[in-house]
Amino acid sequence: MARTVEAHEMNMTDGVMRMRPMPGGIPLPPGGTVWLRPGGMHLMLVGPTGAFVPGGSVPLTLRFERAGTVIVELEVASAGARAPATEHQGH
Ligand SMILES: [Cu+2]
Repeated sequence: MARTVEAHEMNMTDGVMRMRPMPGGIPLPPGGTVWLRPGGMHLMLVGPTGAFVPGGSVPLTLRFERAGTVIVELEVASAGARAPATEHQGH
């Protein structure tokens, strides 16, 4: 669905929000939680090659340094859609 996927982070620099690639990947603290979301660390699909239809899904392979690969299905939402609620965080 895309030419490549890049890990990015957002940082406030001199009062301006800037997006930077994370070429080394996203650090995962042992036993910790990392959120990927707009305005923070995120994965960016670069060079989309397919149609992204709201309600559809996009398969994505996550590659971990020590834990191998995990394939997830990303839900396609409209631009500007709110992130899914996190009320069940910690359950
Ligand atoms: Cu980005």
